[in-house]
Amino acid sequence: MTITVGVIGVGAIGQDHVHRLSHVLSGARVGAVTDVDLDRARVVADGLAGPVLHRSGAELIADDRVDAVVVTSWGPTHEEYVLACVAAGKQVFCEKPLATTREAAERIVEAETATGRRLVMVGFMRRFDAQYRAMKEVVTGGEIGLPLLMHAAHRNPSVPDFFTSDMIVTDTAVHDIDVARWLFDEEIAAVTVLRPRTSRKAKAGFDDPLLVLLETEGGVLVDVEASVNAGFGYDIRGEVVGEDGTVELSESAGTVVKRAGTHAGRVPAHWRERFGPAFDAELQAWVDAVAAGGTTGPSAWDGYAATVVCETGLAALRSGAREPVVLPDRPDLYKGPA
Ligand code: NAD
Ligand code: NAI
Ligand code: ISE
Repeated sequence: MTITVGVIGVGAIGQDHVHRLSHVLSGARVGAVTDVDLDRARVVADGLAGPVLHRSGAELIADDRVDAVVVTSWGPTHEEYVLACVAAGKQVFCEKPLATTREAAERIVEAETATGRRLVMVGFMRRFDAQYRAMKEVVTGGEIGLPLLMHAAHRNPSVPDFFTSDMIVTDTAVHDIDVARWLFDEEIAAVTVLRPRTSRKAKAGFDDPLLVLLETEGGVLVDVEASVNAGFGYDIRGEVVGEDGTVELSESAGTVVKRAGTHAGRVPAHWRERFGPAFDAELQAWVDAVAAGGTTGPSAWDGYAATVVCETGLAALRSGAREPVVLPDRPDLYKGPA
């Protein structure tokens, strides 16, 4: 069975997802596209075998020829499209963040739970990355004993001008927040955000890097160095410290060159390079699940919890204090293994 997917928002990652759905993955075709920038959507549509060009996201979601929807527009627009998909009973893959405020994410969780079935998957692709999956197997398999700590770093080479210090938490560290919840299978209970001396490469008024400290309910402490002007490459690091050993992500370049007394390897240039195979795996898993009549992977609850932790992180950035995370009980729809 081939599912027909409609894509809303065909910027950087939207075009990547259109390409992988059309040329890399199996079981799906892109049958409709739209973007608030219609000219951009037209260019994307012209490069494909006859998808419908819609004038709005609402129109695309209402199109009976569209079986399921991928939302890759800007974060603040996600809520509207995800809610419309849930109301239409259509499966939706939404890039992170699920929504940009606690209230918006809550509305999505409420709408989905009211239908009694999962319709939403959130694009936390690290859960599909081979290295993170191997790390989770070691942690949950008990090989290093009880996990105590995690050290993480999320370094972007640079960011566009519209990027703000707040986005280091909400757009960048949001991935590390999801990883911590998923790896340890616990909610985050508190957040502290510390500011070291600012990089000379950060624009005026910008705090970069940030050190985000997450405490899980069970007492695992996760320190995340998040920086967006690292310059040298896209560098993602993680090490879990357990009672009996440690597990860490290895360098992601395929080879190490040793010559003339040196030891060298490549640092990925972009998230596209570091996580390409993870993006392929997450969308293939979604396509397969949709074809089988359901969904998989990170849920609306995962997106909601991440947004709440991010909001708490922003409060911590402003106050300089440790801020507790307040979450309601997890609805039954979202209970069970991650
Ligand atoms: P982008 O700016 O390149 O693309 C966004 C596109 O959405 C643009 O083409 C814009 O015109 C369109 N758009 C904006 N508002 C819209 C609306 N109301 N209706 C329809 N289209 C609209 O951004 P991007 O880098 O592709 O990021 C898009 C999303 O993907 C963001 O949510 C971002 O957080 C996420 N993202 C995730 C990852 C990841 O690693 N998982 C990486 C990059 C981006
Ligand atoms: P982008 O700016 O390149 O693309 C966004 C597109 O959405 C643009 O073409 C824009 O015109 C369009 N758009 C904006 N508002 C819209 C609306 N209301 N209706 C329809 N289209 C609209 O942004 P980018 O980098 O592609 O990011 C898009 C989303 O993907 C973001 O949520 C971002 O967080 C996420 N993302 C996730 C990544 C990941 O690692 N999982 C990596 C990069 C982005
Ligand atoms: C981007 O939107 C992503 O999601 C990337 O994974 C992240 O590394 C980057 O900081 C974000 O801007």
